[in-house]
Amino acid sequence: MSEPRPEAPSHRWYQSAIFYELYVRAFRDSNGDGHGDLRGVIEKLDYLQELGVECIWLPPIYQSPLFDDGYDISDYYVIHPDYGTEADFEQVIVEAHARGMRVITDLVLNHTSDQHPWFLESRSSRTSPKRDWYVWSDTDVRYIDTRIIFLDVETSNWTYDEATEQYYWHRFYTSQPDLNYDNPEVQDAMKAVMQYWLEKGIDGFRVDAVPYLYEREGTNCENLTETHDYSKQLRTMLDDRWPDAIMLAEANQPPADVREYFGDGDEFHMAFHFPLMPRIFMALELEEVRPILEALERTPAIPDGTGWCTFLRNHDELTLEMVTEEERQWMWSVYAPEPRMRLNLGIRRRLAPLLGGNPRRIMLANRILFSLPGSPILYYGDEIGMGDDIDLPDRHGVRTPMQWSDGLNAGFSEAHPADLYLPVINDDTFGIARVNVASQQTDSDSLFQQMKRLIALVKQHRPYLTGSVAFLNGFDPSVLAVRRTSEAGDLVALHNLSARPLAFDLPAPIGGMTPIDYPESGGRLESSRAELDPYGSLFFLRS
Ligand code: TEU
Repeated sequence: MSEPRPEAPSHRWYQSAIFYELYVRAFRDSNGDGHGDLRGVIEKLDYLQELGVECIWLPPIYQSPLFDDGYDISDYYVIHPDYGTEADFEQVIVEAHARGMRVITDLVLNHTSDQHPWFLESRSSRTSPKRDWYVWSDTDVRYIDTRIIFLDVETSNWTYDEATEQYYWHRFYTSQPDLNYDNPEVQDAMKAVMQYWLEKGIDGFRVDAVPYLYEREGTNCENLTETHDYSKQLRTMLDDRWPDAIMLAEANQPPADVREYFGDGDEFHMAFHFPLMPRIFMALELEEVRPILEALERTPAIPDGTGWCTFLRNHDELTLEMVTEEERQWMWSVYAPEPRMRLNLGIRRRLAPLLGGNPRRIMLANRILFSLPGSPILYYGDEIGMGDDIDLPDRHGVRTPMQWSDGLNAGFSEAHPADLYLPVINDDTFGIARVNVASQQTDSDSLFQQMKRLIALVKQHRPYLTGSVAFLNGFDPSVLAVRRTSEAGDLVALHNLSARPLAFDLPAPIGGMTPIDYPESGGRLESSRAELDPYGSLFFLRS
């Protein structure tokens, strides 16, 4: 008798969860010191539950000199005092779980802070037992084919260390020396870090900068086989002891390279869909669906049990690393007209300013994201249309205090305004008087309320959004017609990417479907004729 066919892997929680990137320093200051903290996160979990968030991602909250906002870790086992204590962190987990929300944290594998004791010991002498925990060289010409990521600041991936007269390797800031993953001690040390926090009850990790773990001569030192081999070791460790926990890869790479991080379903559970993200912005500016279709046509199939994490913006610059030079120059011209809006190969602006503060375009962008395959991840503050401050250095302008009210410090902190880690946004367009949670929670037409209703609608129709995707032809070039097909049936979304009202007869297959009641989406059906407002959408179902 043949073996019974194994059940198709059931739909896993992360394959359609609503994620939310919550920068702790920016979210809520509970003790009035001017920095957001973990007890402040607890204060605001009801807000996240109201929005419909199902999994919170916390960027690094560990001991750090904060030269890279915590992505330069000096102790993986200690919560940064600005954020609180380990007990506070454990309480965040308890309180989030009590509200049906999961929590993943940031795992910065690739490098540490140059103030980490491991590096201080490594650089202390060439014979230090920790020397080989980092990548040292007598010259700065090894791995010569490796690009520099932080182009605006660094001129080399090597920095000379006077004390021991050797160079050390760093793919990011010079204050972030890369760990040497050819050293089994390093491999084991980071596994121990993962186990420590998993035992605290976290639901997994967003794994930072994973393509860069290993270096090999004659390569670009990205996406190497050894990196995948080690990632699979981490996955095996999770599967053995924490089977419901996930690994989400930050692999800002071309589609075929990102695909490799899913392995055969035995590596990362999820990966950010970097190739799609800039093409949504291209399509919105061109008012043409082509860039989105091209991105998805280039998106390889991924194994059962894995999923994309789709996003519009995050705590970094809107990266243009994965578009052509010509596309990049055009994107900069339309979305970053002032050179200071640019950073490295990206744009350091938030979603609302990028879309002209137009709530209809912001909601369209989210409806498009939510109708495509993957689990959407919102960036804190984008749900209320927060602005940015390009006068602040690096990426700080998109990391300003969350705007809870129009009161002191936007309700973020009771500290003196001069003591805030960053100033609140207070310009005429996105300032706290016009953009804050409190006013939007009482205004049924606010962006917050529209996002909340969109998330509820997505959850209501989730069974239709877990299957395959196809794009329907025969529409205006500005109409993105997405068909999702699953065991539950078909869902069709029509999105008008243009500023023009559009009206057209529904083609037969859609004509027989049931329109979803979603009046604020900017579309309506008049007999069998579809009418889409500028930036409007229509949704249809067939069970
Ligand atoms: O970014 C890793 C990375 O590859 C960046 O180039 C990223 O692709 C770019 O900033 C656009 O998103 C991660 C973190 O997200 C970033 O905040 C850190 O500065 C960096 O690693 C170093 O830890």
